[in-house]
Amino acid sequence: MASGTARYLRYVLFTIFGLAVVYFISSSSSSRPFVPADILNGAPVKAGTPAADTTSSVGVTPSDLGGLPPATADGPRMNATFVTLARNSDIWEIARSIRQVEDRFNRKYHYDWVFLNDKPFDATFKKVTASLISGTPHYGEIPKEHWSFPEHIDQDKARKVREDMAQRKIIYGDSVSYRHMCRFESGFFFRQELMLNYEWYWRVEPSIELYCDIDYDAFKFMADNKKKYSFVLSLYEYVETIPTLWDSTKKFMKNHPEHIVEDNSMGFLSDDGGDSYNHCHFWSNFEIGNLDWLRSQAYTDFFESLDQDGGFFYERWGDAPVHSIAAGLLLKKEEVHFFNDIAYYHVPFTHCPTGEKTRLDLKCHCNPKDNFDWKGYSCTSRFFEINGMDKPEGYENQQD
Ligand SMILES: Nc1nc2c(ncn2[C@@H]2O[C@H](COP(=O)(O)OP(=O)(O)O)[C@@H](O)[C@H]2O)c(=O)[nH]1
Ligand SMILES: *[C@@H]1O[C@H](CO)[C@@H](O)[C@H](O)[C@H]1NC(C)=O
Ligand SMILES: [Mg+2]
Repeated sequence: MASGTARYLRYVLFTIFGLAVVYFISSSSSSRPFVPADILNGAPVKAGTPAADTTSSVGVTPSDLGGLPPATADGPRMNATFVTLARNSDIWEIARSIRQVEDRFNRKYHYDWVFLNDKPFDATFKKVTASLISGTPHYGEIPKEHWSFPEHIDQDKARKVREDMAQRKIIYGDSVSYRHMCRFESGFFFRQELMLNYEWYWRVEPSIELYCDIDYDAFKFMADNKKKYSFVLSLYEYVETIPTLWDSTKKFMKNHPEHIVEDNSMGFLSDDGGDSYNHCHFWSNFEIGNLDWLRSQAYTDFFESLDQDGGFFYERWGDAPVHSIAAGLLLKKEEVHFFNDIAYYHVPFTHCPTGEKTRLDLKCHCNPKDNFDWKGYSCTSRFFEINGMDKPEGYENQQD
């Protein structure tokens, strides 16, 4: 009798265990994103249709998701993607960034990731990145006209500028590719074929660090709070790289008063009501922003006007001051957001959240002493002041 009960119990437990195993396997395989085996094995990805000549995708496209199913139990998936401009040689540096973005945020949300390059991505780049990303990766090659000198640029004049900047040891001053990169990030990344599929982007560069958990959907936060652009670090631009950027901006303001928003952030950019630029800018290697804004008539007119003036090549205008001036003048000030709770590093600056409770709640591993926000070379105090925001508790202890 006793041994009969034990056998019966063993049978029941065995069945429950078996069912649990089957359930576990089926549920974990359906939540894993689809990645074709040939990508993981390193076979080159071929473009599917003639229209997609310069781009290739792995797995499903956003539209295949059939009207954006929930990313989490508590909200709809946003029409959003990560975006990274990179060279094949950046693979291990970008792998490090992706790992951190996944661990701290995206493993819960599975957003797509668009990679852009002026050359074709190689098999190693694709298989390593695809293996790390929990959403769907896409790989695009940038059309020549978005990564070259426009017709109106005087090549001799541009070359002399580079030689002069090399002598003056201005960072990236002699680089042609860096200038193409800055112009591309200023005027073209959001117009790439793959990016047209999305409304929101989150820019990620190689070798960044994320030091805290991000426990909510930052894209949804942007939409729900009517934000269009965001930052974690701000600072003063190196004047030598943008001597006439503000003159060009003033010319644009004069030609297009209709694009200058009434309640803008001019106070962040200028200390004299717009006469001169104080060189404050949001650091654009981190950005979460709205692509439809960058594709708007206002932003397009701004970029076209700057591009005509030639400063991407006759000086060395960075995409950070360009995006920042646009956000400062074309958006209402409440449309720009500072993410105190996204802890971030890009050489050589750290944003570590002010406030011990925040750091502990979010499992942060950054040293609060490294926080750049309240130091003399940061413009973040100014952002708080023009928006009438109270600085987070504890900022006074981080000013030097
Ligand atoms: N495809 C491609 N990407 C580039 C090139 N130069 C820079 N990048 C990317 O552009 C971004 C900014 O470049 P980075 O070297 O990090 O500049 P820094 O952060 O200003 O020092 C990074 O995502 C780089 O991977 C280039 O020539 N080709
Ligand atoms: C996502 O946004 C893009 C750009 O605004 C739009 O064209 C596309 O229809 C949107 N997709 C979905 C599924 O809402
Ligand atoms: Mg960088």
